[in-house]
Amino acid sequence: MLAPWASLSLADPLPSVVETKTGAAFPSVIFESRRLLGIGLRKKTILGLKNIDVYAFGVYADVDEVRKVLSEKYGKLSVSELKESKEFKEDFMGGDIGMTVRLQIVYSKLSIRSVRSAFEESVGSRLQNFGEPNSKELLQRFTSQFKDEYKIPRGSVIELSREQGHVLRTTIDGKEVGSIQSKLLCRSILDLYIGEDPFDKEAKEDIESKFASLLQVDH
Ligand code: DAO
Ligand code: DAO
Repeated sequence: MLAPWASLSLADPLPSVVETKTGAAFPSVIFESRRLLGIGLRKKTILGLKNIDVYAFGVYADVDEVRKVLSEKYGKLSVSELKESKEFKEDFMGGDIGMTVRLQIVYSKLSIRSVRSAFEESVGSRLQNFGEPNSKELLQRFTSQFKDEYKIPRGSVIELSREQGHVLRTTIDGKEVGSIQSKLLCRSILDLYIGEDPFDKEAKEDIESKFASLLQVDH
């Protein structure tokens, strides 16, 4: 039984959004100005038959930067016009706009080795599609940040943030593990969630709509 006052703790100043299948909660704002655009689930089929939930994710964008960078060009368009615009999509994915993908690990048996190989597969294929000539080297630089002794049990929080100047900064449970400056690497990571072939299609739709709605300030 909850004490009567316990419900007060639910009146959090920053409410969270909960991914229903996994129970993972995502704060609606992080780093003061990054706002949650949408949440989803990353699954993986192992050994060709078992489908596991690997992590829940939330995608965030810095509202002030979105408006600063994109308002002038797109501020007059409606959400549905924006969602049809390839150029808008390009500017959203590739622009110098602060964004964060927050991952909450669900699968309890995740090893650093399997993270590395999944990353090489998912992000590696994007880097190649985008024509990065040194994709092998870039992947290596990224994955070498993750030491074999790191542990990522269920409940761990990994944040992949695009900071000013296309710097990809990674943290695990709030601790910084490294930063790499690469526009294509940042874009490839976003592509996993909001690109042509995303992990979670519904999440992608939500994220795009919410992003477009951030520009609807005057009408
Ligand atoms: O134990 O062999 C196994 C299955 C592991 C699945 C790994 C999927 C990894 C996805 C990347 C996680 C990134 C945090
Ligand atoms: O889901 O395929 C995927 C890749 C997601 C990005 C994984 C980033 C991995 C950072 C993990 C650090 C673990 C120590």
